[in-house]
Amino acid sequence: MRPGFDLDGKRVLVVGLARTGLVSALFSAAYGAKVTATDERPIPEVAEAAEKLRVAGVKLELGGFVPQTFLEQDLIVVSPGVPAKIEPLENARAKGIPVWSEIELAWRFLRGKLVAITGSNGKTTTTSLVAHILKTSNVPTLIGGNIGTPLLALVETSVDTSVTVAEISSFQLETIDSFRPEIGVLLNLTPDHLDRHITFEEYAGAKMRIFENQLEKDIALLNADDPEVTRRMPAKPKIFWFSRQKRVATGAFLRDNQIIFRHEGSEVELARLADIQLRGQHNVENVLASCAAAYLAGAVPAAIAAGVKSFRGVEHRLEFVAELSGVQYYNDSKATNVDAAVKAVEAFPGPLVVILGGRDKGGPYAPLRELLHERARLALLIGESAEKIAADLGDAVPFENAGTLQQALHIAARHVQAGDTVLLAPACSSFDQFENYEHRGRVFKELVTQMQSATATEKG
Ligand code: UMA
Repeated sequence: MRPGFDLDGKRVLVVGLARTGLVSALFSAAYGAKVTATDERPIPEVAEAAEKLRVAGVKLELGGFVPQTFLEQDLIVVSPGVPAKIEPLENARAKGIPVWSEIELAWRFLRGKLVAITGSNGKTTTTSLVAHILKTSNVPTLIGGNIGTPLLALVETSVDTSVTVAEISSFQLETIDSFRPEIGVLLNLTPDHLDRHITFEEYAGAKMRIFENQLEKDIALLNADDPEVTRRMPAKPKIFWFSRQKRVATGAFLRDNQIIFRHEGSEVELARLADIQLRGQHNVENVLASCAAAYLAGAVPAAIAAGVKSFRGVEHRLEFVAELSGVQYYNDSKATNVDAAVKAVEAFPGPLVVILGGRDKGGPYAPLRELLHERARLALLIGESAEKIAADLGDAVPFENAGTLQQALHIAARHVQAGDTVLLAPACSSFDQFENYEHRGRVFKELVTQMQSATATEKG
């Protein structure tokens, strides 16, 4: 039984008023809390959310945080994008006021089983595939979390038999309290978000909190090929592994091009390598993790194979956009860190024109050097981080500072030859030039589509 939380009559402050904040404030108000919602953005920028909240009787403090308000609450629900250690939150904590992320509150109310998936890369693909397999297996399935829909928005539709598949970020895990998924999945650990977590240890520590409250009966599914994961094994839950490189005693691995799941000496075939429709070796890992997680959550083997076969990937993740005069365009706007960009480049033999850049997150770009040297004809740099990337790449690959996506595509068009691939794999966040990575990916696709129409008109 989950602990719940009695919101009735409680003073609740919701910090940050985008997707998470809006749902958190409306949810708390609907359960009888006296809600205040605050955001540093001014009224015009949050007008739509503000109107919905006013109607629900939520008090608004916009255009800045009022420190005193933080001290007069029974609970503070903080959005993932708000740094967890800002002074008003620290002061509230010092006074004993709980500061929770929205996933903490949601977990207390969600019914059924929770499969929570974290890691530096592959979260969105794995979350989507696990949900897809479970649906294929006729399990009542809900999907949400960092993937876009706050978990609180799923509470009303969850039932005792449902499985909620949640993508969970380090930002969300930083402020949990009792959050305890029945199945926790850690895909990998590579440097990301060091602009906020500062050190890799702190970042990895936040990720590991996914297992912090698990009991002996719960499951931790871990990547056996990632030394940063294996050296941080959680103590309490039952451990299952997935591995692309070795045969594990408990969990999922490859043998003779099949995905095998082994537990207590017995084996079952879950899918075949040939069923996988996604590019790249990193996606083999994501599929192994997905098959194991879905199986552990109740999917049947035949549905797992069918689910893997019919899954075409997610938007902004190695997404094929178009082929223009023999040149293929791929959108990997979700490659918001260096490791993700490395994996994207690895998925193509080349020759490549790679578009990189955006808001820097503190890590080095050097891991891209050798790969770009091998596979790329040209790197086109955009956004704030262009200079730092240029310095880190050195003479590994010819590059140009293009400034914007539009200009990058313009320059790419002059350099490409039939058989090339133009790949957007920024290795950076998008917030310097776009609302988010989805917006960046959509703009990229629109620009490619415009080029396609222009080419068609010229030919016509
Ligand atoms: N704000 C302040 N002060 C601050 C920081 C933010 O007032 O110091 C306000 C902003 O003005 C804004 C709000 O807080 O109004 C932003 O909240 P948010 O960034 O948490 O936005 P949401 O729309 O609620 O999105 C969040 C996740 N965003 C982040 O983690 C940055 C979304 O993940 C997630 O899909 C959504 O909740 C639903 O769960 C996005 C993301 O970029 C995709 N995640 C990172 C990643 O994947 O790398 C972790």
